[in-house]
Amino acid sequence: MSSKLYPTRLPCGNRVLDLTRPHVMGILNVTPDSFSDGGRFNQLDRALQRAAEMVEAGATLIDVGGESTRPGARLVTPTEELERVAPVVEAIARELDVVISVDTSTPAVMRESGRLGAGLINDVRSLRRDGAVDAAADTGMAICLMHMRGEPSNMQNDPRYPDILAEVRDFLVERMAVCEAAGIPRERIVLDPGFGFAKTQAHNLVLFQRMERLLELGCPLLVGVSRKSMIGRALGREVGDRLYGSLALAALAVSKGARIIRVHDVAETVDVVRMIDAVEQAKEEGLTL
Ligand code: 8Y7
Repeated sequence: MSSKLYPTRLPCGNRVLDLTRPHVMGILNVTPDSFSDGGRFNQLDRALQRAAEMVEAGATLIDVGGESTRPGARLVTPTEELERVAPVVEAIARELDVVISVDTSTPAVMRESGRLGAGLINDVRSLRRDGAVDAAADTGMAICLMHMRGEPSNMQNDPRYPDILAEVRDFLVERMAVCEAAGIPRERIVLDPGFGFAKTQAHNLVLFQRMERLLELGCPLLVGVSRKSMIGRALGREVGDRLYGSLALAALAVSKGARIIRVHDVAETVDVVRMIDAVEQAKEEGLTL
């Protein structure tokens, strides 16, 4: 990988993430209809228990989501989303040593989560909802900007781009400019190609292959491909049988320079990421052969 083009420390509220190392972000769905968890962790104690397991397994970020982005999922009201997310954020902040990410597009959820100790806003809509940019700027949290055209409900309606890398790059540059205009420093921004969002299988594969080009934008990369249908399509596997495919893509993403990998299977991914890091950090000093 090319030399670091972004600062090695990501400020996340009152915590800092050391970007000289790759990180694993564990997914914590607190929706009653989330597809992989089947809604089993929607009660507070279950959510906290699952978060603790993921931290124990080596996750350094937990991504708490209260609105399903699954195509066809019902839109939740801000109040409903806040009622799901806030108690979980509060409990994790109190009990666990981890950066809390909130998977939200809702300004009120951003503000309240920040107040309760969350450090990263993971918005698949890249702060395009009314009031989201100002809310994000006011919190001082880190922000993940992700490429998606349209809404989860219509994003897979025949997406076409002349050049998928240019499309994603131009989109992210525009969202970075909006953030900058609102006073959000570049040092607080993380970028995400948005695998599976408004993309065909060919788009996903080509974008994955070329993603290191996005490092030229000067921000660290986050990648989320865990159990996604791009793996299902390539391997012919159902969602419960996508672990090895997910690990292969996690390894490839890290070797292409991604610094945060968003996953369901934390323990397995942590071994993959640590092994790659051990090789990349190895120094010849002190070796007598
Ligand atoms: C991603 C994500 C989802 C992703 C970021 C799923 C919330 C779908 N995917 N956030 N969220 N990047 N930043 O399959 O790829 O997990 S939801």
